[in-house]
Formats: sequence, structure tokens, C-alpha cells
Amino acid sequence: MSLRMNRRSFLSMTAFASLAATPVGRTLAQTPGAPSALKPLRIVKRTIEVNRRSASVYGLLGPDGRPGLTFTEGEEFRVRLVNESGEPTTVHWHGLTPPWAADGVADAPLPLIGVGETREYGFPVGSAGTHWMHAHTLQEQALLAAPLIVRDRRPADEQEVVVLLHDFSFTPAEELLARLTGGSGHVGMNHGAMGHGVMSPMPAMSEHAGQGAPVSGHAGHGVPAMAMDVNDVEYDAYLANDRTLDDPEVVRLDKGGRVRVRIINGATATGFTIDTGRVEARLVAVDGQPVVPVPGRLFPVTMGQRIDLVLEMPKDDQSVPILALRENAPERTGIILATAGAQVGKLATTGAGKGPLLDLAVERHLRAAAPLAPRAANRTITTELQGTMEGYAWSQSGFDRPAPVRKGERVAITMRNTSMMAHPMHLHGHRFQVIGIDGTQIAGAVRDTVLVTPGSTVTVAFEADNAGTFAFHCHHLYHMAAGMMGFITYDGISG
Ligand SMILES: [Cu+2]
Repeated sequence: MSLRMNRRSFLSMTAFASLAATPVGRTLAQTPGAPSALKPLRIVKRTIEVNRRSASVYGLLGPDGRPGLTFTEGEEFRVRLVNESGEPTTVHWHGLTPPWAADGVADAPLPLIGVGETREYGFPVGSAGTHWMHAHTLQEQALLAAPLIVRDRRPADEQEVVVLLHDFSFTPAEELLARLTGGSGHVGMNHGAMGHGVMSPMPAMSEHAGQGAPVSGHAGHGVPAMAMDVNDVEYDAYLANDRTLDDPEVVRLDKGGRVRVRIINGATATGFTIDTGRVEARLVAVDGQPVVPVPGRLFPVTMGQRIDLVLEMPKDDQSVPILALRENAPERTGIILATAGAQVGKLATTGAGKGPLLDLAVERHLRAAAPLAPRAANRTITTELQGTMEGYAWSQSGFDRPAPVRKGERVAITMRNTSMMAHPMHLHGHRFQVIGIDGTQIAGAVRDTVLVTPGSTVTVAFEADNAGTFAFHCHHLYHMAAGMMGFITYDGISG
């Protein structure tokens, strides 16, 4: 396979095999100026308590022993990543635009990080924003995910709260996937790496893939045409910073103080709506990129996406729950912001009603605060997002092989969703701007993950300025595992 050939040539070219720790990206000697120290980041196994049961999960622990990493804009991403988890894995820096070698998808280009292996990274961290890091394998389900925050160089007069949302099951991800596929063998997995839940770089062909899966009906259950499927997996819990809402994190803040809540939807198969309750918030950034502020109390955030909300704490003693409502279901999670003297009441893990269906109403109105320079696309890639719950086979047409682009091009990707589920589509190595929804041109948000709801068409555009073979896929973990996984590739990199 071309990707593997490419990896071999890449490895021999840089002679990585002779080094104790694998340097990835800009080598350390090339770093200009006085190099700052490498930040340690450990992939570990840890035990947390969920619903009063102990759960063995992964963790990504930074220099202070807490989850994740924090940088300041303009800094170098200088990280020494050590895999202490006892399992081979890989970590993707979701939202950063590193050189291809540092991207963190298995065999694109580097292999999994072996047990006990160390990798050293060095590349510019880029502009400020709320990002995250996660395994690009089924291990993501077991909380192999953490925040990756790039702070503004001139900090605003605001306090910062980071919330990583997740969906949690005591059932292993491999079994959840097997239940969904019904053992139909439609899963685009590399069987040699199955035990580690590693995605194949190329989706496996199946008799259902590429046929233009039917849109009408739902597996013969008599559901009307274009009926939507929403939640593929019923989880045991929904977590915010590893905790359920009946035992939430409580963050004490100053009365009347301004706070920036950085919300990361790290769930693998759950969309949420953030509910700020009585307190109005302003949506100021999506996927780490600033937008013209949007006031409101309800904000959608699908899998892989981030939103930054700015709000002012009440001037008297009050608590402000920041809830994440599960899409089309009563379950909820969240954290509590509270002034020093505020009483914090008990909150149930289910609400009175269902969380809203995620749609594109907010997306349509988002305007990038720092849009791409106006430019016509040199190339348009068109893909149909296809699949059915029957057999659980998912695909994106035209991506049976990596889609070619050329360095320097402005590339547009038009995605038409003919399936009955929404797909959060994520491009690695680049940020795109949403430039069209259902035929209407917009100067929409710059981001890296966009939701394409059933029946809708979304067009994004990006600058082809980071050569490599980068993943372009659905961020629903089980859709990705079942075939909704492709690549874009630059001339001369792979084909
Ligand atoms: Cu999907």
C-alpha cells in the first residue's frame, strides 16, 4: 500500500531507527533562539469512579500531573510524549496544524507509538485557541483524550475554565462496535491491528459501500423517509472533566467576574447542546478560531468541536450550572460555576426534557472574525456522505483513494449528506472556512470540524499549505471505524 511504502522511505530518509526518542516535526537543533524545555506528556492508564464503580481508563497527563497541555500563542509545541499505557497507541493534536509527521494517525506516516516508546515533537503551536488531543483509535472511547489550550499572548481580564465532555461505557469500544455492525464484517479496520482498535488507513470495500445507500426507510422498521437516527450508542454515563453531574466539578469564581468557558466535545458518538441557564453567554470562538460574537443561552457542539463562551458571573452569590444536554435524549452532564459564598444544589443526571437536535441554525449565522483571504477555489472535491444503520456501513464517495490536491491551491470540499445521520466532518492538518450551506454562500466560521446534517450540503474551503496525506473523516468514532474515513494527499506525497 502506498502509505506504507511512503512510511518506509520517510523512516530511512530521517534515520529515526537510530535514535532513542523519535523526533517528530522540526528537529530540536533547528529550533531558533534559546529552546524552551520539552514539556513532558505521559499516556497512562488510570482508575476513575463512574456511577460509584471503578473504571479503568486512559489518561494524558502533562507537566503538572493534570490532564493535557497549555501553551501561549507563538510558542513552540515542544513535547516529549511517553507511552506508559502498556498498549500501542497514537495521539492526534486536534486543532493544531503540525507537519504531517506529527499528525498522529497510524501509518500516516508514522506507526503507532509502541509500549514504552518516547516521541519528541517540535513545531510552531500557532495562534491562540481551544484544542484537544486524542487517540486516533478506538482507545479514544476509553478517555484517551485531554485538553490542548493555546492562550492569547495578551491575556484578557477573564478567568478560564476548561470543560472536556465525554461519553462513557463500561463496555469496551470493540464490543460496542461489534454490536453496531452485527458482526457483518463491514468494518474498515486493519485486522492485523484489530486488538488495539487501530483504524486502517484506507476504508475496506464492502458490498454496501459506494452503492449510493438508500435514504428512505430505516432498516424496514416503517420509519418515514429521511427519518433521522441520532444516538448510536446508549452510554453508562456522560462526563464533564471525568465527572458525572451528580458529583460535578465546582469552580469558584469572583462575583461579577468575566469567565471564558472553553468547551471541548471529546465524546465519541454524542452531540451536546450547551445550556448556560439564566446567564446569557457570548459565543466568541469555534474550534479555537474567533467568530463575530453570538449571544445566547443554548449552543450546539458536535463531536470533535470546541466552543468558547464568555459570560459574566452574577454580582451576588449564585451558582451557574453549565450543562451539556445530550442530543435528543434527557441525559445531561456539566460543571458548576459558583461565587465563593454560593450554595451549590444537587443536579440530576437526567433533565425534564430531551436535549435539542443539532442543526445548522447557529452555523449559518456564524461569521469568521479572521476569514480566509478572498480567493476562488482552484479545485473542488465533491463527496456524498452515505450509509445506513442496516449493516452499519458508512462511506464518503470519491475517497476510496486519497483525494489529490496541489500545494498552493485553494481547495473547496462540498459534502452532501444522503444518509439519515448527521456527520461531524474533520480535516487534519488544515483549518477550513465554511463557505456554503444548502446552496447559500456565506463567509462562515473558520474551523476544523463541521456538522453535515441529514439532507444538507455544506461546502468548506482551505489553503493547501501543509504537504502530506491528511485524514478527512467523520468524527463519530463508530462511523469512522465503519468506513467514513478518507484522506487528502499532496502531489508527490502519496497517491
Ligand atoms: Cu458520521
